[in-house]
Amino acid sequence: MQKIRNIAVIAHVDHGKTTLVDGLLEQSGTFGDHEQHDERAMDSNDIERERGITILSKNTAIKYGDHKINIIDTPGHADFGGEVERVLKMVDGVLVLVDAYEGVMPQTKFVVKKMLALGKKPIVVINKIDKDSAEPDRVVDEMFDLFADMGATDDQQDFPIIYAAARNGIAKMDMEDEDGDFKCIFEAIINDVPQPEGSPDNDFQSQVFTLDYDNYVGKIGISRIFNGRVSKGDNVMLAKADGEMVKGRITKLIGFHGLNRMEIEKAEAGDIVAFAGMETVDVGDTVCDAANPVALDPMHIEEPTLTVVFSVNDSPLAGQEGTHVTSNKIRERLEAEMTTNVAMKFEVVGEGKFKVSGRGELQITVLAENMRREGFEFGISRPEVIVKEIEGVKCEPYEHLVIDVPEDLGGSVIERLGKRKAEMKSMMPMGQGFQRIEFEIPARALIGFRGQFLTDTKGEGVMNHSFLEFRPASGAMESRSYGALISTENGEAVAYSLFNIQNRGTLYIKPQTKIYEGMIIGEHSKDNDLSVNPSKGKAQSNVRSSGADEAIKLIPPRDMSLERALEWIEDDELLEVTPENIRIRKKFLTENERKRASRK
Ligand SMILES: Nc1nc2c(ncn2[C@@H]2O[C@H](COP(=O)(O)OP(=O)(O)OP(=O)(O)O)[C@@H](O)[C@H]2O)c(=O)[nH]1
Ligand SMILES: [Mg+2]
Repeated sequence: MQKIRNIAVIAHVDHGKTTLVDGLLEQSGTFGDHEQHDERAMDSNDIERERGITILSKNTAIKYGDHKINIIDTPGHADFGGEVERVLKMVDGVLVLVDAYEGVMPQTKFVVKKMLALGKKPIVVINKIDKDSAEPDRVVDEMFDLFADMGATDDQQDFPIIYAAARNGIAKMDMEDEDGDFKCIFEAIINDVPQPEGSPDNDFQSQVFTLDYDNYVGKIGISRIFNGRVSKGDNVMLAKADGEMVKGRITKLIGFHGLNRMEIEKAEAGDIVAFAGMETVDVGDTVCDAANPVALDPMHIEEPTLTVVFSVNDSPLAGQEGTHVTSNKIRERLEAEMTTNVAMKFEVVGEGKFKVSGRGELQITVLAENMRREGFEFGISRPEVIVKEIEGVKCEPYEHLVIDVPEDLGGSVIERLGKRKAEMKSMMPMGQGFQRIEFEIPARALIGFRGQFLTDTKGEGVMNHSFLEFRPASGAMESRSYGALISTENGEAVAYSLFNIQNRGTLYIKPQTKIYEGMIIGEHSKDNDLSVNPSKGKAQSNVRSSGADEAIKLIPPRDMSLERALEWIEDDELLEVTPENIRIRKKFLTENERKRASRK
């Protein structure tokens, strides 16, 4: 039997997982001598590269001596936490990374808890020891405390610790040691992670943990083989989560090595491979022996916590910038998304309206961003948390929130969060004049909080949160503290009028931006909405005097990214998303309609 180790790399966002995988690929000699590759090579899709974060977990394989090591890189952002849980079932050991300064963060807790509960063997990597602010000893203590709090077994608590600067390819077993290379990481993987259980001589059994799509071969299920052998062309049975059995045939068997995928003829227990040829394959399905199909335990798929409504764009500018604008097109696209993205769901909720649910705003934004790049135009409503009934009690999602703020600002942030029903759990000094404060807070209260928090901390604060649990609903919540500046006109914005409007609040648009009645062009500095005319030229001057124009000094508009705009809007507002623009608007465009609606 082949010698195999299966590991996942898990951590809080940005603690260096993908960078560490680069180093493992590099130092195992998996990259060919002349193979060109980018930094964070596993972050292969456009949005991952632009944002510098991992969105989808991805697997690779390396050779180390006579061992094959399958490595699954996972996303650290809380919105993609469901991926991590699924991946953990597929591996026998994990590398848990933790930043040598930031220490234990919300998503560190989340992934460690899941990993321990599944009985995996951890290797702790204290990463970024090259940072000036690094405090590896403190972070090691934090990890011991965390493992103890989360109920680690004695064996799990006795984890090896490796100190690393992944970006520099450096690792060592003791801070006092000379800097070494990743040899100690490879050795720990070989020595501390068990050989996969299961036998090639049993009947074939494998489970799909990720889906992929290829234009030529169709749907691909990436799976771990738990028992038996499989060959290209085999007839198999697909055991679905609901107990249904579906016959299938493996038309292609795909293996992994470094950044490459290749067709292979056969594979056996312990390995991670991909199957093509089964259009009905889903995450969690057991692909097994056709004559003796035995399903593996079903996979727990995280429930969505947040919903938005995608709708056909009905603004006065609809259809001018996108190529896919109809309800049918949007529906088809959402259907296609849901076939590979198990963490999201959608349902039709009205004429041209689709309720899309996911784990958080980033997950929803990534879908919207992909769609606009593909030429779609659509509206998105304000995110709402999913309320669910547990034993007759209405419950809503709660989050674990950690903020790092300059000490003198702690008080004001605590006060702000108090109004949002946050409960403070702990506070500790972090050095360099910062303090770390932890809270438990309804997820609802975090919608729209980030912008406020950045303003309150002059951009110096850092906030991180991840899903905690559903708890009894906490009642009414304070809403946005500022109103909107709403255009009364259709046309184009004019510098002269923007100049006059800008002291009423913060503008989101610049001169020549196309506007329409009911479009929101900025934030009012007071709590009520204000209707304004952004297209009014200077009274008498059809003839422009250049002297007068020069006198107009406009403050640069606030750049409203998709996330920021999504966080900002209220129930009676919408985002209009097109390939070229993100506009904010009132659902009802005329003042009369809005008045009528508010009276209802
Ligand atoms: N100083 C320092 N920076 C590092 C080190 N390792 C990674 N980084 C940087 O940390 C940032 C995040 O690295 P990634 O590898 O993308 O982190 P990640 O854990 O994969 O992030 P997600 O997948 O989004 O959760 C990048 O800017 C890296 O260059 C290190 O050892 N030292
Ligand atoms: Mg990553």
